[in-house]
Amino acid sequence: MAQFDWADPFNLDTQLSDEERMIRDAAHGFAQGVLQPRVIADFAAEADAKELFPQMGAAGLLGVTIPEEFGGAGAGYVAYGLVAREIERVDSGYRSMASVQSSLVMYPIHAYGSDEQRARYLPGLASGDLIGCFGLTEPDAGSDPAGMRTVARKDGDDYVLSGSKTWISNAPFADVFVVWAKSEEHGGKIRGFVLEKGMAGLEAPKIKGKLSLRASTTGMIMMDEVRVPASAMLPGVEGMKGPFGCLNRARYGISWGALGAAEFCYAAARNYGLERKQFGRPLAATQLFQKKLADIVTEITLGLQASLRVGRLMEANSFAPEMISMVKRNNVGKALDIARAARDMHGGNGISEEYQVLRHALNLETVNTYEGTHDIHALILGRAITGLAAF
Ligand code: TGC
Ligand code: FAD
Repeated sequence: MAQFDWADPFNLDTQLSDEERMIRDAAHGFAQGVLQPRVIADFAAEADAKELFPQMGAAGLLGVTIPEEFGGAGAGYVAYGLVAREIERVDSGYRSMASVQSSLVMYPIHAYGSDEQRARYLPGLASGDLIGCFGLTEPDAGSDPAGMRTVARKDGDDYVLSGSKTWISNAPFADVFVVWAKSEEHGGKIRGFVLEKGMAGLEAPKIKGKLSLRASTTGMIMMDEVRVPASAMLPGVEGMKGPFGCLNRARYGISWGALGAAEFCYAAARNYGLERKQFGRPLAATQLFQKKLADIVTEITLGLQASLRVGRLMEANSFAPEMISMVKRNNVGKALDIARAARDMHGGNGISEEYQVLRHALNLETVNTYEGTHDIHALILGRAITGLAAF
């Protein structure tokens, strides 16, 4: 009979390959050695932590699923999920920086880009010398991105882009902008374009004053007649399936990442309950405290198994997007509940930055909203269950 491991009840570890464990351990070492010592200060200062990109690149954490010939790690989706989990164990904002770079910038350039675009951008994005962002959301088009107003007009051999994107992770310091626009030449169908910092008419102001995800920099993308050569368009995809194909990868990574944040909160609450005494005994010796820990670890354990299953199906290329909606929605929603419970279990100390559980809860409010809100993923599942779209 096996011994119950409070930190890994279903022995996830034994379901991973040697390579996956190695990548996981490297990500853990980086996250704990480089990210953990600075996160409280970065969050407090709403820091622009762009120097982390080359450090993440050197640690092999950018473009985990991108082939090695382009600078990626050439590993599978489970390895990618494990990296997201280790980074988000420290902070959802740092995971955001990495997952935008990998899933929303490197993936579309690799999957839909020309040979020239792949060669021009992927190695620099993998090393972190280039920073990328992904512009889909607009002030009037969030959950319904097909309602976007950004347009690309053909003018001679060029395209001219006009419009604005908002809530864009990494935008204020990005070098490479993957932007989605309605192309007049293609009958208003959505096309992807790769813009570069410094182009005339392109601005990316920072959004300040966030109370969530403060260690990640967020901004707008303002495009005022930005002229790009035809070679800036991603040739390999047309329509909303372009951005959604990227979102599948990022949402899947988030399903692992959010559980990393939840695991931090679980371990913190357990430790706190073992040390903190009230009424002459440790809090962890009370029935209510134990029930909360039992509920928390059950949700984490089931969620990890679900993400592992979806990752294996993605590696076999036999996944449906609704599977990803299920794990993104469930795991983030559970992680948010867990972080709030852990905050409560720390009593007054739970609101202090030192104990970190409230920072995770605040971050997870964003994670529950971006990449498709909790309710939008319910509606995606509802449509698949009934055949009726209720958006
Ligand atoms: P719909 O009619 O359902 O589909 C239009 C076309 O797209 C295809 N498609 C997909 N393809 C691949 N994967 C998916 N998941 C897909 N979902 C849809 C579909 O087959 C169709 O293709 P075709 O060839 O027939 O044209 O589209 P809709 O406009 O009705 O969509 C509705 C809905 C709710 C599903 C969609 O709009 C949605 O998912 N909304 C949520 C928006 C969202 O997730 N935004 C994310 C912005 S990026 C972000 O938040 C980054 S944060 C990153 C960080 O910091 O970590
Ligand atoms: P809305 O769509 O206005 O939704 C508001 C509320 O209404 C939600 O509760 C929603 O569930 C609900 N709702 C909407 N439609 C329906 C419906 N039909 N039925 C029932 N309820 C509905 N976007 C990018 O493109 N790139 C990025 O890098 C990026 N990074 C982000 C970083 C941060 C910190 C944040 C906060 C957001 C980021 N986003 C990014 C944007 C994010 O994807 C959107 O905020 C998200 O898709 C929701 O859109 P919205 O904010 O416009 O909310």
